[in-house]
Amino acid sequence: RRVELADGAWFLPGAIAESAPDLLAAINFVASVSPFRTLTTRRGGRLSAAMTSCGTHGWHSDRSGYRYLEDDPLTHRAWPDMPTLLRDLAGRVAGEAGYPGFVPQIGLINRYAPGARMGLHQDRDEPDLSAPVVSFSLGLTARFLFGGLERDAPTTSVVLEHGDAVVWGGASRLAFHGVSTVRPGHHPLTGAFRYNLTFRII
Ligand code: MD5
Ligand code: FE
Repeated sequence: RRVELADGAWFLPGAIAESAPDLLAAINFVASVSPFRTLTTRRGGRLSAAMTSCGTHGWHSDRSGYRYLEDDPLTHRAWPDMPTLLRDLAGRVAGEAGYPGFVPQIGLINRYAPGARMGLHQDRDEPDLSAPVVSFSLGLTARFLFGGLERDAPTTSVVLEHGDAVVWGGASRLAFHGVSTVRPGHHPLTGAFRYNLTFRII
């Protein structure tokens, strides 16, 4: 089942639920090489979701701003290779949403503890904006907000649950979006966390 949330944005409820245990094992592998860390913004604030990455580059933020880096500044080594399961599943889900041939280069993993959120922003650090972003949600539920191409456009929201996938392509690729504060809870596979994986091409 797929539902178009906005122009080019496809919601595939439950699309990755069967693979959740294997996805969590892949997350644990990535985090064993490049641990989750809390990043700083240019202005000195802290992002409340903890992050790590796999693939050719990883996303990073500090006093110099946002960017993709070839090496992990925490370990001073390459980011872990993207596990085959992640690459294959992201490609399959993109195909189901009408984006065939998607081979992700980077997997960014966000880990939300209760109280964490993500403010309204655009994903525009990628030079290739023609490729979609594929997103998987695991564990605790979150209210996901998406708006328009301008920050002050009205937002709509969708509840993202364990096992859901969303493919953000076309006109939605540059839409403002964010995640409301994650509420306390317990999930049998992830405990007190929500994980979001996003697959990208830069
Ligand atoms: C999350 N992560 O739930 C979200 C899912 C991030 C981020 O926003 O940047 O790590 S990705 C949602 C997304 C990506 C690209 C476009 C749009 C949404 N959109 O048009 O709404 O942790
Ligand atoms: Fe984003």
